[in-house]
Amino acid sequence: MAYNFKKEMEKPERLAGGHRLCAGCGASVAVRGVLRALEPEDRAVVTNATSCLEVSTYLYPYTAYEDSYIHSAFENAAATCGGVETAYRVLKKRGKINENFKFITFGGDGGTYDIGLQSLSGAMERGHDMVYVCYDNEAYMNTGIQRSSATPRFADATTTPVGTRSYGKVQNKKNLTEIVAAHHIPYAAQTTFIGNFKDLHEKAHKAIYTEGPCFLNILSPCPRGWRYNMEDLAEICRLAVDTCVWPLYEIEEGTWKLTYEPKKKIPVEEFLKKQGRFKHMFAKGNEWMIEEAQQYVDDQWEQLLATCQK
Ligand SMILES: Cc1ncc(C[n+]2csc(CCOP(=O)(O)OP(=O)(O)O)c2C)c(N)n1
Ligand code: SF4
Repeated sequence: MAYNFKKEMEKPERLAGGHRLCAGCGASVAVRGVLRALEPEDRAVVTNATSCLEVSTYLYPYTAYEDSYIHSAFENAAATCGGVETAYRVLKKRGKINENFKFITFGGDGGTYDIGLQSLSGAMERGHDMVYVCYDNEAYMNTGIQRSSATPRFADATTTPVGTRSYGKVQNKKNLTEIVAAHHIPYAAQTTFIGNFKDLHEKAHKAIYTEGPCFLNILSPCPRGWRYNMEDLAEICRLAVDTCVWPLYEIEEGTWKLTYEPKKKIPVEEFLKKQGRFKHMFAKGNEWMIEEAQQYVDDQWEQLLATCQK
């Protein structure tokens, strides 16, 4: 069915306001967007790794979720989801549950790219009917902005501080979407918040309603860790996709497809200069950092284009 922004926005929220995430946090936009893709008659079981999202939306005995929610440890959110999904399938078969439940895990990049990678991989490989959603804010924000394997090269994080002997993070960002796609699951995609949320909505809907294990990687900026003004969230996301720093694509049954192609690919510095974590890259003598960042984005983009055309 064609996407109708007004109709989607009229649906009752499944993540209530009043949670404690910072104003302008991408995590809440990601969660609300994904849960909005659920059909109103379906219920969900949300499992969540420890993170900003968890500590801010679920402080027992309070919850911001209209659906069932399980907080599990950092490293086993996907395994928890897979376990509950298996129990549901058995109970449904025995006629003990009649309603339809969908199974969704949310993890930050620390919980997904790093600590929970083994449980994510296991759940995808075993074939559970679930969606794993990474809200990627490119650092361990909840414990004070430490670098993760999703943090981009040159970013100033508390464990990769910029100073006289350091220019920020040394390594490039891990490409997790490609790693998960290598599990040959039915559906994997990258998205973020642009325009009227069509891209996020369609991918979330596909992921939830495709049978089998599915994966969504959602770039979810963090005004505190990235150091930009909170009202610039949408602009930061637009710059991430228009510079091709965060390409929007999906892999459906093994077929790679770009879901958005910038009319004009803009220079990566447009994305970098908006954020305090990259401020040092604009100091005199550091031009090489911007050149290398641009080279990296160009190489990755060319490779993605080639893969999508195969
Ligand atoms: C096994 C384990 N190690 C470390 C911690 C401490 N800890 C809590 S939240 C967090 C950071 C989470 O980062 P991420 O998954 O990226 O989510 P974010 O907070 O950025 O949203 C850490 C290290 C923990 N709770 N459990
Ligand atoms: S620190 Fe960042 S990720 Fe955490 S709640 Fe605040 S804006 Fe969101």
